[in-house]
Amino acid sequence: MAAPHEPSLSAADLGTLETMAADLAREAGRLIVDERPSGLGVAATKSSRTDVVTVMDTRSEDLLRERIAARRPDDGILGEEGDSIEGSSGITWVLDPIDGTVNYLYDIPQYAVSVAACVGDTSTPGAWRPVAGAVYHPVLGEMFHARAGSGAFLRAPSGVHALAVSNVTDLDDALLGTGFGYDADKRGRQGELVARVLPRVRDIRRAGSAALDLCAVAAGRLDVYYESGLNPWDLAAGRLVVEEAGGVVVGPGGAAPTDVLVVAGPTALVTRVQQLIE
Ligand code: LIP
Repeated sequence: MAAPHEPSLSAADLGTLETMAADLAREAGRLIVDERPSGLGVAATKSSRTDVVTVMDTRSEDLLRERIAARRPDDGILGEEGDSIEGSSGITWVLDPIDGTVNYLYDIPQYAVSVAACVGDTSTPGAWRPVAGAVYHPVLGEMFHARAGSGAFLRAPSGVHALAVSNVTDLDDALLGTGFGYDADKRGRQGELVARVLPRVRDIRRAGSAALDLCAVAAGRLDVYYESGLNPWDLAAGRLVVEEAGGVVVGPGGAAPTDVLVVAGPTALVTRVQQLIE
């Protein structure tokens, strides 16, 4: 995919993209809750037998793609479950129709729809960035959203809350989130790393959705988070929510986050976690 031109986006343009991301995430979120079939099963597997797809992952992504094609036909799309579409507008929508699919399959209420409008080349690690996005937790009715330069917010049944990352600086006090991949050998290596990290932090949480883990960092529900093996759709919107909540989201050597590594949180803690795991 040729590097799309970078569009000049006004504050109003960014606001429109943010509102659209939230609208789409909410509509798909309602669909996956209201129409979850009883006895939901595995429709297909991808990179391994545990990397599953359900019929609702596909239905959610189809809905998102339909809405984007109708409202912004010149935009590109990079979605977890379908083919990439190259656009001419310079905006690419990065979609995770159900982040936390294994939780969704087991009916564990910790999954989300993640929708982000991005600029740059989303097919090249480190060559793109989100400018507006939303992560919707449909069971809790929590909408995490942000646009570049305007802060991050949680719209919840309890009201609207401005988000700010934790001010914890000491690793010993840090509640850390992480996750594991779908490849058994990789999980073995990730397990060895967790064994090294665990004695150095307050405790570890494995909640099963990178998008919600990143939003938990933005809300101070986690102090710091790291994971390797993530795809652009797992982190696109959540990354912006953390950055707009005053945190940083980095990859190997402190460069842009990629599938090799993502570390997110307040700068001081991120640096200490990087030193520990790299
Ligand atoms: C999941 C991520 C999670 C990771 C899982 C999986 P999915 O995404 O959100 O952080 O640990 O292995 O990649 O597959 O549910 O979209």
